[in-house]
Amino acid sequence: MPRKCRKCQRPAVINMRQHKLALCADHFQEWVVNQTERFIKKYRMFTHDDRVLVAVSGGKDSLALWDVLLQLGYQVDGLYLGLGIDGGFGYSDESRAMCQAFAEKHPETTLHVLDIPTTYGESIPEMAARTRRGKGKPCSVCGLVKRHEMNRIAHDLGYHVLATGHNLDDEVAVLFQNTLNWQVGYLARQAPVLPESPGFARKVKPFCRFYERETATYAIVRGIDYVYDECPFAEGATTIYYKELLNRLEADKPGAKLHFYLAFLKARETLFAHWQEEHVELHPCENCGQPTSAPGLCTFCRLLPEEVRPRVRHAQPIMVKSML
Ligand code: Q46
Ligand code: ZN
Ligand code: ZN
Repeated sequence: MPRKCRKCQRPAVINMRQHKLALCADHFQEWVVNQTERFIKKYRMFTHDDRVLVAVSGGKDSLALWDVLLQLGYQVDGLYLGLGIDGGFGYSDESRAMCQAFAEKHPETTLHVLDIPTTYGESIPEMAARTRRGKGKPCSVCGLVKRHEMNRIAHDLGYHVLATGHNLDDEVAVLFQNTLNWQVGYLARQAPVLPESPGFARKVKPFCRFYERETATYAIVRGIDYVYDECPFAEGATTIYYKELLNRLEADKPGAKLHFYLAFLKARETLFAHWQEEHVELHPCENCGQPTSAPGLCTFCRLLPEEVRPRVRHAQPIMVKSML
């Protein structure tokens, strides 16, 4: 028997066993928007006075997040970083096209695009191969570049808050990994909000309590076009293995992931109430000015060939504004 929406009795598009809640397309959209607003307020992520920059990858989570924040009337724009990853199907080109298509449908928002190969002369896989960082996988170089550039651009363009589309499945997989290894420093910092500090924007994850199937259903019912394929380098990542394990647990015990995450956030308040970050002296990078603990240059600037380094100071993203 297909389920019916709890609110209007029309056919449901989703049944959320952990909430014992089935909803039709209209009521589900409304529920996602209201819940997001609730999480933003509960975790004090930002207010209507803050300028928010959403890091968009062209995938369902980040585009759905951008869409929800626009519906809620926040001052929000998107940032897309072109990584130059092809994977045999033009992954980066397709991702960028999805972000641009979204921006073109929403005249009230702006998409900022920075293409890494055009700006710094090399794609992420090329940088990784040249520097031999990350044992054949470009992910560690990619993470470093994304963190640096997102923070730099947010700062240069006057955004106070950087939002990412991490969902519950992402958060729980990382939490599981950090717990298995008892990485206490990472656990202390794993939260829906990472407060700003001098030189670093506040980082928020408004979708951290939504299951992946919920964000996917939201994107589909809202008619958002997104890239279905993951980055080709994501394959074989440890977090994907943990996601599979956790899916088995969830199938046997609906709500187990959400419980694990929420119980952690609660325990975290006591466990880390007196947590002191190891004090590291930060100083401005000699090239780009961002705070760094490394002597002289930050890790990002050190990654770049010497002749390319001055570009960091002037690299501005291009703006894609709707022509509607
Ligand atoms: S880190 Fe690695 Fe991701 Fe970069 S290279 Fe692809 S899988 S995109 S989140
Ligand atoms: Zn309904
Ligand atoms: Zn630097």
